[in-house]
Amino acid sequence: MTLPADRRIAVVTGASSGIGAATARHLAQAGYHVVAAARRADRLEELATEIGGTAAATDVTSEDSVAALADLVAELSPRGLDVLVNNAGGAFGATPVAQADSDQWRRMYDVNVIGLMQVTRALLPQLIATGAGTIVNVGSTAGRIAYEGGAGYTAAKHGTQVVTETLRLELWDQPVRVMEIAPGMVRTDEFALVRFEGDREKAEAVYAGVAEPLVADDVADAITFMVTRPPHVNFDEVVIRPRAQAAQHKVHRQA
Ligand code: 8X3
Repeated sequence: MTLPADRRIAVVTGASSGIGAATARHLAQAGYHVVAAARRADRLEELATEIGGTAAATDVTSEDSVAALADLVAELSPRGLDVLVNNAGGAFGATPVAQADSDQWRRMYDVNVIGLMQVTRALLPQLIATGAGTIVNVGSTAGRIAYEGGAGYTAAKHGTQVVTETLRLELWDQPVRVMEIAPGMVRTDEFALVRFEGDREKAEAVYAGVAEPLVADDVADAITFMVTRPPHVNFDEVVIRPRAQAAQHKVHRQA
Protein backbone atom coordinates (compact mmCIF):
# COMPACT_ATOMS: atom_id res chain seq x y z
CA MET A 1 0.00 0.00 0.00
CA THR A 2 1.17 3.52 -0.77
CA LEU A 3 -0.25 6.48 1.14
CA PRO A 4 -1.54 9.57 -0.67
CA ALA A 5 1.37 12.00 -1.23
CA ASP A 6 -0.07 14.59 1.18
CA ARG A 7 -0.50 12.13 4.08
CA ARG A 8 1.91 12.71 6.95
CA ILE A 9 3.51 9.62 8.41
CA ALA A 10 5.07 8.81 11.78
CA VAL A 11 6.95 5.80 13.14
CA VAL A 12 6.65 5.02 16.85
CA THR A 13 8.84 2.30 18.35
CA GLY A 14 7.91 0.43 21.51
CA ALA A 15 4.31 1.00 20.43
CA SER A 16 2.81 -2.15 21.93
CA SER A 17 2.15 -0.59 25.34
CA GLY A 18 2.60 2.41 27.64
CA ILE A 19 3.96 5.69 26.29
CA GLY A 20 4.51 4.21 22.82
CA ALA A 21 0.93 2.99 22.37
CA ALA A 22 -0.45 6.26 23.75
CA THR A 23 1.79 8.27 21.41
CA ALA A 24 0.65 6.20 18.43
CA ARG A 25 -2.97 7.00 19.34
CA HIS A 26 -2.33 10.72 19.88
CA LEU A 27 -0.39 11.13 16.63
CA ALA A 28 -3.12 9.27 14.72
CA GLN A 29 -5.62 11.66 16.27
CA ALA A 30 -3.45 14.56 15.07
CA GLY A 31 -3.74 13.24 11.50
CA TYR A 32 -0.64 11.09 11.06
CA HIS A 33 -0.58 7.66 9.49
CA VAL A 34 1.24 5.84 12.28
CA VAL A 35 3.54 2.88 11.78
CA ALA A 36 3.43 1.15 15.15
CA ALA A 37 6.64 -0.79 15.68
CA ALA A 38 7.39 -3.26 18.48
CA ARG A 39 8.20 -6.90 18.99
CA ARG A 40 4.73 -8.06 20.02
CA ALA A 41 2.85 -8.41 16.73
CA ASP A 42 -0.54 -9.39 18.19
CA ARG A 43 -0.83 -6.21 20.25
CA LEU A 44 0.31 -4.09 17.32
CA GLU A 45 -2.33 -5.46 14.97
CA GLU A 46 -5.04 -4.50 17.41
CA LEU A 47 -3.63 -1.00 17.84
CA ALA A 48 -3.09 -0.50 14.10
CA THR A 49 -6.68 -1.48 13.39
CA GLU A 50 -7.93 0.89 16.09
CA ILE A 51 -6.00 3.88 14.76
CA GLY A 52 -6.04 3.06 11.04
CA GLY A 53 -2.24 2.73 11.00
CA THR A 54 0.24 0.01 10.09
CA ALA A 55 1.66 -2.64 12.39
CA ALA A 56 5.36 -3.39 11.99
CA ALA A 57 6.69 -6.27 14.10
CA THR A 58 10.16 -4.93 14.84
CA ASP A 59 13.03 -5.70 17.17
CA VAL A 60 15.02 -2.46 17.36
CA THR A 61 18.09 -4.37 18.54
CA SER A 62 18.21 -6.37 15.28
CA GLU A 63 19.69 -4.65 12.22
CA ASP A 64 17.75 -6.91 9.84
CA SER A 65 14.48 -6.20 11.58
CA VAL A 66 15.15 -2.45 11.48
CA ALA A 67 16.04 -2.66 7.76
CA ALA A 68 12.66 -4.30 7.15
CA LEU A 69 10.99 -1.42 9.00
CA ALA A 70 12.77 1.10 6.75
CA ASP A 71 11.63 -0.83 3.66
CA LEU A 72 8.05 -0.81 4.88
CA VAL A 73 8.15 2.97 5.44
CA ALA A 74 9.66 3.50 1.97
CA GLU A 75 6.85 1.49 0.42
CA LEU A 76 4.14 3.33 2.35
CA SER A 77 5.59 6.77 1.77
CA PRO A 78 8.01 7.20 -1.16
CA ARG A 79 8.33 10.92 -0.33
CA GLY A 80 9.85 10.12 3.08
CA LEU A 81 9.09 10.09 6.80
CA ASP A 82 7.79 13.05 8.81
CA VAL A 83 8.20 11.89 12.41
CA LEU A 84 10.19 9.25 14.24
CA VAL A 85 9.50 8.66 17.93
CA ASN A 86 12.25 6.48 19.39
CA ASN A 87 10.36 5.21 22.39
CA ALA A 88 11.48 1.57 22.68
CA GLY A 89 13.44 1.19 25.89
CA GLY A 90 13.20 0.04 29.43
CA ALA A 91 14.79 -0.78 32.74
CA PHE A 92 15.78 -4.28 33.76
CA GLY A 93 16.62 -4.71 37.42
CA ALA A 94 17.41 -2.22 40.18
CA THR A 95 20.39 -3.71 41.96
CA PRO A 96 23.33 -1.73 43.34
CA VAL A 97 26.51 -1.72 41.27
CA ALA A 98 28.06 -4.18 43.74
CA GLN A 99 25.47 -6.79 42.74
CA ALA A 100 24.92 -5.72 39.14
CA ASP A 101 23.87 -8.28 36.54
CA SER A 102 26.01 -7.82 33.41
CA ASP A 103 23.36 -9.24 31.10
CA GLN A 104 20.73 -6.82 32.36
CA TRP A 105 23.12 -3.92 31.81
CA ARG A 106 23.87 -5.13 28.28
CA ARG A 107 20.17 -5.46 27.47
CA MET A 108 19.53 -1.93 28.73
CA TYR A 109 22.32 -0.46 26.61
CA ASP A 110 21.16 -2.52 23.68
CA VAL A 111 17.57 -1.29 23.66
CA ASN A 112 17.93 2.28 25.05
CA VAL A 113 21.02 3.27 23.08
CA ILE A 114 21.96 0.89 20.25
CA GLY A 115 18.36 0.24 19.27
CA LEU A 116 17.66 3.97 19.12
CA MET A 117 20.79 4.49 17.01
CA GLN A 118 19.91 1.67 14.60
CA VAL A 119 16.38 2.89 13.95
CA THR A 120 17.59 6.49 13.56
CA ARG A 121 20.41 5.49 11.19
CA ALA A 122 18.04 3.44 9.04
CA LEU A 123 15.28 6.07 8.81
CA LEU A 124 17.38 9.23 8.62
CA PRO A 125 17.52 9.44 4.80
CA GLN A 126 13.73 9.28 4.73
CA LEU A 127 13.42 11.95 7.43
CA ILE A 128 15.71 14.23 5.44
CA ALA A 129 13.80 13.50 2.22
CA THR A 130 10.60 15.20 3.42
CA GLY A 131 12.48 18.45 3.97
CA ALA A 132 11.04 18.73 7.50
CA GLY A 133 11.69 15.61 9.57
CA THR A 134 11.29 15.33 13.34
CA ILE A 135 12.95 12.89 15.71
CA VAL A 136 11.74 12.60 19.30
CA ASN A 137 13.83 10.41 21.56
CA VAL A 138 12.12 9.27 24.72
CA GLY A 139 14.74 9.63 27.42
CA SER A 140 14.10 9.83 31.14
CA THR A 141 14.85 11.89 34.19
CA ALA A 142 17.11 8.89 34.82
CA GLY A 143 19.23 10.42 32.05
CA ARG A 144 19.74 13.55 34.16
CA ILE A 145 20.53 12.27 37.65
CA ALA A 146 21.77 9.28 39.63
CA TYR A 147 19.87 7.17 42.12
CA GLU A 148 20.78 4.17 44.23
CA GLY A 149 20.18 0.89 42.44
CA GLY A 150 19.64 2.68 39.16
CA ALA A 151 23.09 2.77 37.56
CA GLY A 152 22.43 0.30 34.75
CA TYR A 153 19.35 2.25 33.68
CA THR A 154 20.63 5.75 34.41
CA ALA A 155 23.82 5.01 32.45
CA ALA A 156 21.75 3.84 29.49
CA LYS A 157 19.38 6.83 29.65
CA HIS A 158 22.28 9.27 29.94
CA GLY A 159 23.33 7.51 26.73
CA THR A 160 19.98 8.30 25.13
CA GLN A 161 20.42 11.93 26.14
CA VAL A 162 23.92 12.32 24.78
CA VAL A 163 23.17 10.53 21.51
CA THR A 164 20.29 12.97 21.04
CA GLU A 165 22.56 15.95 21.64
CA THR A 166 25.23 14.58 19.32
CA LEU A 167 22.72 13.95 16.56
CA ARG A 168 21.40 17.50 16.82
CA LEU A 169 24.94 18.80 16.31
CA GLU A 170 25.61 16.46 13.41
CA LEU A 171 22.35 17.39 11.66
CA TRP A 172 22.78 21.13 12.17
CA ASP A 173 22.52 21.85 8.43
CA GLN A 174 19.83 19.29 7.68
CA PRO A 175 16.04 19.76 7.72
CA VAL A 176 15.55 17.48 10.70
CA ARG A 177 14.70 18.52 14.26
CA VAL A 178 16.10 16.39 17.07
CA MET A 179 14.22 16.48 20.36
CA GLU A 180 14.22 14.61 23.63
CA ILE A 181 11.45 14.21 26.14
CA ALA A 182 12.59 13.06 29.56
CA PRO A 183 9.72 11.79 31.70
CA GLY A 184 9.94 11.28 35.46
CA MET A 185 7.41 9.14 37.31
CA VAL A 186 4.93 7.74 34.81
CA ARG A 187 2.61 4.97 35.87
CA THR A 188 2.29 2.52 32.98
CA ASP A 189 1.17 -1.11 32.93
CA GLU A 190 4.62 -2.48 32.36
CA PHE A 191 7.63 -0.24 33.13
CA ALA A 192 8.03 -1.06 36.83
CA LEU A 193 6.72 -4.60 36.42
CA VAL A 194 9.36 -5.36 33.79
CA ARG A 195 12.04 -3.71 35.89
CA PHE A 196 11.21 -5.89 38.88
CA GLU A 197 10.72 -9.02 36.77
CA GLY A 198 7.00 -9.35 37.43
CA ASP A 199 7.17 -8.64 41.19
CA ARG A 200 3.91 -6.74 41.58
CA GLU A 201 4.61 -5.64 45.15
CA LYS A 202 7.91 -3.98 44.24
CA ALA A 203 6.34 -2.42 41.14
CA GLU A 204 3.43 -1.00 43.15
CA ALA A 205 5.83 0.44 45.76
CA VAL A 206 7.29 2.79 43.12
CA TYR A 207 3.97 4.69 42.96
CA ALA A 208 2.80 4.09 46.55
CA GLY A 209 0.88 7.03 47.99
CA VAL A 210 1.43 9.22 44.92
CA ALA A 211 -2.03 10.55 44.20
CA GLU A 212 -1.41 11.40 40.59
CA PRO A 213 1.68 10.05 38.87
CA LEU A 214 1.89 10.93 35.19
CA VAL A 215 0.17 8.49 32.86
CA ALA A 216 1.20 7.53 29.33
CA ASP A 217 -1.37 9.91 27.84
CA ASP A 218 0.29 12.89 29.55
CA VAL A 219 3.60 12.13 27.87
CA ALA A 220 1.96 11.34 24.53
CA ASP A 221 0.13 14.66 24.70
CA ALA A 222 3.41 16.53 25.25
CA ILE A 223 5.15 14.66 22.40
CA THR A 224 2.26 15.47 20.06
CA PHE A 225 2.46 19.14 21.02
CA MET A 226 6.22 19.14 20.36
CA VAL A 227 5.99 17.55 16.91
CA THR A 228 3.05 19.63 15.73
CA ARG A 229 4.84 23.00 16.21
CA PRO A 230 6.11 24.65 13.01
CA PRO A 231 9.20 22.84 11.63
CA HIS A 232 11.66 25.59 12.64
CA VAL A 233 10.72 25.20 16.33
CA ASN A 234 12.92 22.67 18.12
CA PHE A 235 12.33 21.56 21.69
CA ASP A 236 15.86 20.43 22.52
CA GLU A 237 14.65 18.74 25.68
CA VAL A 238 11.51 18.63 27.72
CA VAL A 239 11.58 17.27 31.29
CA ILE A 240 8.11 16.21 32.41
CA ARG A 241 7.16 15.01 35.88
CA PRO A 242 4.05 14.74 38.02
CA ARG A 243 3.52 17.71 40.34
CA ALA A 244 4.13 15.36 43.28
CA GLN A 245 7.70 14.69 42.12
CA ALA A 246 9.68 17.86 42.82
CA ALA A 247 12.91 15.95 42.21
CA GLN A 248 13.86 12.30 41.78
CA HIS A 249 14.01 11.64 45.54
CA LYS A 250 11.54 14.33 46.59
CA VAL A 251 8.17 12.69 46.02
CA HIS A 252 5.03 13.68 47.87
CA ARG A 253 3.44 10.44 49.12
CA GLN A 254 0.23 10.32 51.11
CA ALA A 255 -0.13 7.72 53.85
C1 8X3 B 1 11.65 6.27 34.44
C2 8X3 B 1 12.05 7.24 35.51
O1 8X3 B 1 12.54 7.37 38.01
O2 8X3 B 1 12.07 5.18 37.15
O3 8X3 B 1 12.32 6.45 33.25
O4 8X3 B 1 14.15 6.22 36.62
S1 8X3 B 1 12.73 6.45 36.86
